[in-house]
Amino acid sequence: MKINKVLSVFVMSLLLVMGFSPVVFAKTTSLNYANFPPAPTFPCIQMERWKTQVEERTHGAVAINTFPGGTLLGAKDMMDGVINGQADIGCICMAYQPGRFTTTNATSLPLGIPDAKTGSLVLLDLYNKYQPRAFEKVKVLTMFVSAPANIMSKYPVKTLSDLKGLDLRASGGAAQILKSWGANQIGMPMSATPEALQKGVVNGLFSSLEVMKDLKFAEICRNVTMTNTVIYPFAVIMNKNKWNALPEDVKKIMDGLVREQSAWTGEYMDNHVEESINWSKQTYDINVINLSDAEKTEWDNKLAPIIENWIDDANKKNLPGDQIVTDIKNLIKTHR
Ligand code: 3IO
Repeated sequence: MKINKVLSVFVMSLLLVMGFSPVVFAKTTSLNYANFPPAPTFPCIQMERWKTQVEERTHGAVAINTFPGGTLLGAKDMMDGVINGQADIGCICMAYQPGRFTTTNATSLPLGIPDAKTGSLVLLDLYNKYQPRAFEKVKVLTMFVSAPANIMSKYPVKTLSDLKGLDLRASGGAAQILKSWGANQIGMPMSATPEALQKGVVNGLFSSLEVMKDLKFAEICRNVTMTNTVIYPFAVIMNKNKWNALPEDVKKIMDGLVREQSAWTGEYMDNHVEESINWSKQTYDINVINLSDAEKTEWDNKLAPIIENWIDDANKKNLPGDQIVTDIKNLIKTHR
């Protein structure tokens, strides 16, 4: 009897030491998550939210180390940096490499995505339908979009002639639109824009308005022209080998977050834009310009060729351009 008890305690201890008890000996997986813009901006806010959710839901079995502000990878190195394993996870803005992400960048055509929540779900559904080859070397953890872009400028822009030759910063689909309106479009990631504005390299930008508060652009850009034309699409991607090495239960938790995170980020963005506009009015008395109906029609008319050009380009790449545009239009109706 006694020898049996001693033996069983011995066997139990051995099992524990060998790691059969996940509660006592759970190994912590640490993952590095790179982001390009400063910590107060929405791509980093959603990163911290995802980190918290993953750490909670895995009961600490996974730890996420976040690197905002380009401290691990910059905007343009993000995709390849994650593929090469310089970071385990990264947040990319697809507009910074428009030729690389043709299918998903179709969401930044002027097709009338009304808000970030709708746009985020449209983008995710489009990605799931087409499974573009651009993402075959990574695992997609979520996708989301910015709120529709408006013009933030040192000078008031009320007409197309006010816009003519004005040095404004934008990328990807938004850049095409600015050019069509006759602005002097200058391409650079959001992360380079504070310095460019400060130095006068640009006189404004074309993006979503929450940066008026988050990056304090309201201090320099006292004028906003409402256009609500185009979103910027984003993806959070993970190194494929790192993903494959994760325990199944962790994969399941992350897969369960893909859509939830997309909707959460879109909703956060839409609410935060409102907050930013109010803050900018109160703090810097900014001038919000709404285009007259006649002016708006003129601006819209300039955009018609953009969609046709994108379809031609997609077809040349053997992508079903017409179908992708039709799908986006239908997905907007589904999600709005
Ligand atoms: C964006 C990118 C980084 C931080 C905040 C942001 N708000 C809107 C965007 C969209 C974008 O990528 C851009 O370059 O305007």
